[in-house]
Amino acid sequence: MESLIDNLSREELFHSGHPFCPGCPGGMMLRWITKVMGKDTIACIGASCLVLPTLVYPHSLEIPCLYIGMPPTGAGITGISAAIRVLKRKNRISSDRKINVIAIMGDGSTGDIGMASLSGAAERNEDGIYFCFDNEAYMNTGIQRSGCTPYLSWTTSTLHGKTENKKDIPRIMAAHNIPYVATASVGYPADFIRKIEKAKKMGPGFKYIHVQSPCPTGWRFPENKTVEIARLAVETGFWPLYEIDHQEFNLTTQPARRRPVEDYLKEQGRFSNLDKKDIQTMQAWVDNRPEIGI
Ligand SMILES: Cc1ncc(C[n+]2csc(CCOP(=O)(O)OP(=O)(O)O)c2C)c(N)n1
Ligand code: SF4
Repeated sequence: MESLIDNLSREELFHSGHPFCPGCPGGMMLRWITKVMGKDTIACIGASCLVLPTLVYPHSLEIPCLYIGMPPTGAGITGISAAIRVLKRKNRISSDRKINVIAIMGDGSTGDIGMASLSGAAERNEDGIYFCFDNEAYMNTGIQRSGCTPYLSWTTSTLHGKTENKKDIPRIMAAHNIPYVATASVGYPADFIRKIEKAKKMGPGFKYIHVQSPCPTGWRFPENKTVEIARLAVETGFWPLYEIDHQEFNLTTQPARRRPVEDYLKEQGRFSNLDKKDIQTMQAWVDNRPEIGI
């Protein structure tokens, strides 16, 4: 797997000097996505923490990018891929030129506000790769809870902890029977890069990659711990890494021994109000995840 990283393009299409918070996983994610996808890629990015670094001049992203609202990102993939088809039919671009279409959106857009257009694009099996940047809240507007915020997590709109479970978007996407669904983590670059490459090489159709993205600002942990927190999520089974390739499920990274979920929770200020019973409840939730298998 490591050779995947060694063989990664040296060309940088996402540059330094961007205004992400210190320790934000967004920069890592955008570097890896653009290195694998390459220059012949059109992105669709909408209202989220990703906007300033990618779209507001002088931005750091060196591929064409359509700024889009939170609700219609799925429609963005539909529109761009349709435009490419029409231009090929009219011989305005060569029919054998492969132009990749991607969307990258936050979890609030993906799982709540943009779910209808995402579901529609997936159901029609439009041609593109959709990445969800899941920092588990509406971060850009001040850390409000989203459907993807975990149970008991503090946010500025759940001061005593969220009372509902995290919405399971990858499983919702898998229910659309699209060619490829995967979970990924910024703590496991080789696994993540392999999944981007696999989705890129697949034939036409809708592919979905959900990236757990620990946010130092909203999750309340020191900015030098982003990768450590991301790895703990996987090592405790809180965020299992898997793929569903044409309906075939496969755990892609399996720790030899699963650590207690407390190891993950205690590192984050957003869970600082949890007592022993809460931690047991969280442990039971992890133990019962059907994807765990360990
Ligand atoms: C329809 C709509 N509702 C609300 C907003 C205001 N808004 C802009 S960014 C944002 C937060 C987006 O959250 P998320 O998609 O999770 O991305 P993050 O900011 O966490 O990266 C919101 C609510 C908007 N742009 N459009
Ligand atoms: S709030 Fe979180 S996700 Fe948003 S830019 Fe800052 S660290 Fe990144």
